[in-house]
Amino acid sequence: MEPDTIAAIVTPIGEAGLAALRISGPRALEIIKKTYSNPSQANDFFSHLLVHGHIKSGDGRAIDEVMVVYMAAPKTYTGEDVVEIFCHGGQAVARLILAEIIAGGARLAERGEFTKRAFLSGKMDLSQAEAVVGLVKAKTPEAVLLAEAQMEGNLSKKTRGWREALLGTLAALEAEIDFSEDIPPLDRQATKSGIEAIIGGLQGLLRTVSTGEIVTSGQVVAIIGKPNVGKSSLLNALLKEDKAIVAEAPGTTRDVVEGWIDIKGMLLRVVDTAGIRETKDRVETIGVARATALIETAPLMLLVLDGSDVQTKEDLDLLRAVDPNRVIVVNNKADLQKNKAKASGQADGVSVSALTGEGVDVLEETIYNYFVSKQGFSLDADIVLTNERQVEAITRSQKALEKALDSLSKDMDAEFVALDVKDAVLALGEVTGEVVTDELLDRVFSSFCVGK
Ligand SMILES: Nc1nc2c(ncn2[C@@H]2O[C@H](COP(=O)(O)OP(=O)(O)OP(=O)(O)O)[C@@H](O)[C@H]2O)c(=O)[nH]1
Ligand SMILES: [Mg+2]
Repeated sequence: MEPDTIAAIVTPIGEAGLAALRISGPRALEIIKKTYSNPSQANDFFSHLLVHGHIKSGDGRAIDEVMVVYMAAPKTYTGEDVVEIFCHGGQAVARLILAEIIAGGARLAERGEFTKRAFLSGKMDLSQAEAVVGLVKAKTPEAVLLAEAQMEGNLSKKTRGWREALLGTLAALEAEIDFSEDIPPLDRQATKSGIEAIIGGLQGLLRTVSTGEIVTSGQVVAIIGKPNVGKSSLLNALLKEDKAIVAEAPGTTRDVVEGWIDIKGMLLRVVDTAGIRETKDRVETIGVARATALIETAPLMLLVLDGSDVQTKEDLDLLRAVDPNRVIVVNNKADLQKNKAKASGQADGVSVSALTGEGVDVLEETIYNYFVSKQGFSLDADIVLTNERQVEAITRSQKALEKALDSLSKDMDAEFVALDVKDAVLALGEVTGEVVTDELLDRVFSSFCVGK
């Protein structure tokens, strides 16, 4: 049966210079010919050559002036015949063209269907397909580099190598099971060290998970403190943007205000909160409750003190309430501090002036170093895991291998060892999609968006 020819708008809907559409499938060329015209060129479509003409509606009226490229299978993204159309950007133009293409016999592509076809035609493996999403979603140059490395197959090469080594181990185990009398017994020590080496490699990969999370989804950094110490000013200084309202009156911030920053590839969601104090104001009470809740959950807090003033009971209460492992103390208003003797009893911390920007770079460095030391953030690895599904499969194969190792140490029968090694092989195969069920494919590609 001939596969459907599918089509979608592949750029976001909105006002822009250009929009693009893609058609993929055996009827792509036939469909574009129905709606495209260029009187000056009789036979426009040579593979991989950009042409210029018009898209016309069924009744012959011009919809838009476009550039079109026809790419003959198999040297295309999907491995099928592909046509891409570049029209003027805008809410309506691309939709009108899409309607003509659908009328010509294509059907609307499902989420991730172009990339799914690329996977099914062997253009890329599953981890590379997932890297496409990583690339599209990348918010920093570092996230782009990680996605590119995975698209080039860095992860695939590693997991395939381990999978093949384990298939060898499995063959040796099965030989022992089947012909135990005729062949020399399995070298258990060598088998063990082989498995140990692979576990080490898997553990190395798993150590990159928190870096991957920080690069792709980011980490929360909550700014907390009593009213008026300069929390909102600090948020603005970190964001380099006038985002939160700053005012002399204590109790200015009531809601949670947040913004993203990127420190050398470390993506951080900085959250400004209401100043923590006893209050009768109903709205402020809710704000204080939200701030207090963040004390429990935030991976990192910046506890802001007014460095130009002595510490109050509220400051001390907060210093006691926060987990010392998740806090950086910030002595703000350093510009005022200079003119005074160091306020008595001041806590150690980073001195900044949210007003002048002094010390903010040192604070950024301190935040960066915190995640390096506490969560092992590092962009040095050649592979950083950024995909939950891959992490799950790699964790599963590691656990299966630990069990196999345990059985080997206890001198259990080869059958037991083989079962666990087989599980590990299957789990590793899932990373690249060597073994996939339709259900797994649906799960992976439904997380893509339409047009990918
Ligand atoms: N001199 C000086 N003033 C500052 C500094 N940071 C903040 N301020 C001033 O302190 C006052 C309070 O600043 P905010 O940033 O609104 O303080 P906050 O902690 O968010 O206050 P609440 O939202 O009420 O809890 C404002 O008048 C700021 O201009 C600083 O580094 N130096
Ligand atoms: Mg505030």
